[in-house]
Amino acid sequence: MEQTFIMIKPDGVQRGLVGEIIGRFEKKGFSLKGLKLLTVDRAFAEKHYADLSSKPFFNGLVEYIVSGPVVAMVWEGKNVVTTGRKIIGATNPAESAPGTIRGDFAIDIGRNVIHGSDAVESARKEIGLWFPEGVANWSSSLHPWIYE
Ligand code: FUP
Repeated sequence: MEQTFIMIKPDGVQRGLVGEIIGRFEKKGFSLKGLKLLTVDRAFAEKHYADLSSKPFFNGLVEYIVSGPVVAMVWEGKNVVTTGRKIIGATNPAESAPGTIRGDFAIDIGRNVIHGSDAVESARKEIGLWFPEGVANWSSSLHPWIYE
């Protein structure tokens, strides 16, 4: 089954949106496989966002991510990478539809509350970076009610 890496950024934690966000993924039917609250250092944030290192907003992005605790998660389910991105909404909250997490809870691109892997391959890399210890191995008893 497909897995994705989801991170609630420091603004989402400070604003008390953790329960709301977890609830949206749970209610959709996805399974939580990994979960931790942690504060990362600059080197770690730079590694996570390595693909963006040449961007003008890179420094500000790293400052933002290290500014407080984040909630790192692994969610599992059919098409969870693509569907997770739909639940999250467009990168720029100004373009995120209402009903998405960013559309409902964010205004500025540099405070967009949440990260979600953009492809199966980046999900694999990000899960490896954030959960080197591995994730839980369990299967929800609700599966027959969610999958045909
Ligand atoms: P996303 O995959 O939606 O997280 O978007 P990107 O990987 O393109 O960007 C990562 C983060 O960089 C975004 F969540 C917010 C930040 N960003 C900016 O601050 N300014 C920009 O112009 C683009 C992205």
